[in-house]
Amino acid sequence: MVEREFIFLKPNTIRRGLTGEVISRLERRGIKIIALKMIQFTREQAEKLYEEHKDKPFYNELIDFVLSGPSVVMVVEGPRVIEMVRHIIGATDPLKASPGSIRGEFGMSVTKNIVHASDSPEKAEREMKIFFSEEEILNYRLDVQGDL
Ligand code: RTP
Ligand code: MG
Repeated sequence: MVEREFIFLKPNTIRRGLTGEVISRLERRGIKIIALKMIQFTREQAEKLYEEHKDKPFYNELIDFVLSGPSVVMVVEGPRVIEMVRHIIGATDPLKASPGSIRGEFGMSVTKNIVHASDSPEKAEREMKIFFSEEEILNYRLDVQGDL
């Protein structure tokens, strides 16, 4: 079952120069990127993305943080890709994330936990639509003859 997932690299990841490192970890695992761009979130986009958290105590801090600089937004595709990406990323709290995971290796706090990845196919579709038009999400093959 091929799934699509929305991922974004949070502003501290871009500022710390970890953009390539994080994308590289996903690529090395064989994850197929079908959309990718760097953007400054608008407040409307940030609030829409995190609407499920709007009554939580950490909400304002989270919104301010994601607006603090550019983010890199992506869509990836593959069989069980949601489970796979969330495994590579690690637990929400970097203190609980396994040391080999992205958050376990680079994260310092729950808010600044490096990267977001949607946790269900329904949420993935909802979230990618906030940032991408259908034309920006590409359809291509990884196994093209003669690449080497
Ligand atoms: P994400 O959506 O970012 O992949 O993370 P998640 O599912 O593991 O975490 P979620 O519960 O959806 O929370 C979304 C983001 O809110 C921030 N958060 N802060 N201070 C806190 O207690 C707290 N709890 C969550 C995190 O930045 C998390 O990524
Ligand atoms: Mg979540």
